[in-house]
Amino acid sequence: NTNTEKMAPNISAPTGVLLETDEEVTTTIQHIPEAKQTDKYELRLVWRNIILFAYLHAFALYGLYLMFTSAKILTSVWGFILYQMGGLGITAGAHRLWAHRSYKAKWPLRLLLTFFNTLAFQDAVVDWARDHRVHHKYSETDADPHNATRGFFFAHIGWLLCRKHPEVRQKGKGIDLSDLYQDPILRYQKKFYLLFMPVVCFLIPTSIPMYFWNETFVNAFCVNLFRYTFTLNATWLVNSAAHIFGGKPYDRFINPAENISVAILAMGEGWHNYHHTFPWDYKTSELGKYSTNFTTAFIDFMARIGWAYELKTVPRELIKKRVLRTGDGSHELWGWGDKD
Ligand code: ST9
Ligand code: ZN
Ligand code: ZN
Repeated sequence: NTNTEKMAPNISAPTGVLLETDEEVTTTIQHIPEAKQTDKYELRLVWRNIILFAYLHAFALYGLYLMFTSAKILTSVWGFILYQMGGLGITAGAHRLWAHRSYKAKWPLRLLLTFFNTLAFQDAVVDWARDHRVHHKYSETDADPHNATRGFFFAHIGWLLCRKHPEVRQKGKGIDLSDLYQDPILRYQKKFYLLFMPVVCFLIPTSIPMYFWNETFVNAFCVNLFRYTFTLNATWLVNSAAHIFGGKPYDRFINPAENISVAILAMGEGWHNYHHTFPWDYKTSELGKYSTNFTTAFIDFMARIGWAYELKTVPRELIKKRVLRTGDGSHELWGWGDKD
């Protein structure tokens, strides 16, 4: 429970204490005064990433320009389909299925989602889920890989341009990932990532327009880079914008907020105040309306054909209690908007 952790008394404990096993100690260490932590932390830029991301964004912008000038319509449509497929690999796959275990999936769906996930190239699922579990457990502290209290830029892309804060590694050691390593599909994805990723994320997406509708290499390649970069930014917006801008109907004591623009771009992942309050809900939102939550529509469809099962949600009564106890008063369902 984030609130209790945040409000825990600031008992000073020696930094050398063994952290991994003892929940209580971990919580206490987390509240060592800010200055003491930053003292030992020296920001180390990773120039390889800075240069690669700069080139990637330049090529992506050129791809966007080509979409409006020389690329065929079909190539742009294909780019959109790839964005949806790769997006599902992150939202329905890495996030809701694997990081949070909010539903279960039979192997054909796990295989499909692993393929989609590799198309999105956000690193292996097991590593993505490790960072994400740390993010939820130590949200907005130095142990949070994309700690949004360090500003929009850091939470968005800055965290991928420098070495991680030592606290991320330290606290991350206590995160259990055995459930993910039990799945051979995920083990293989990680083992052969450097082989699968270039083929699935770049080679196949570029070859299909060239082969089937005679697109030029430059158009096919750059439009795909735009698609990839767009999906990355949509994902990063959840860490930046949705941790800064929006209402807090479920818990006003945390930073994650309800952000409809991010929800649309990120296929249902912008309802972030709800998600951080009830992270086990497969809808990552209270209502999961399909119009702003395509991922929920996808999981519901998979449940209909029997590939997804044991979908977890939160009982209405529990949500209501929480809204009344910690919400900011903006929740409409119980006439809260009219209060005062
Ligand atoms: C990308 C990821 O973009 C984006 C993730 C966003 C997450 C969003 C979540 C929001 C909610 C969901 C919404 C979805 C919406 C989707 C919408 C779609 C339309 N615990 O990492 P290293 C240890 S990726 C424990 O190298 P450095 C560990 O021992 C883009 N331990 O740290 C590790 O070794 P190993 C493409 C940890 O050296 C070792 O440290 N990819 C943890 O500080 C080294 O790990 C890239 O561009 C932990 N959490 O480097 C690559 N973390 O792994 C970018 C680390 O062997 N990354 N350890 O076990 C990098 O280059 C580096 O990670 C770095 C940090 C330079 C950033
Ligand atoms: Zn978050
Ligand atoms: Zn999450």
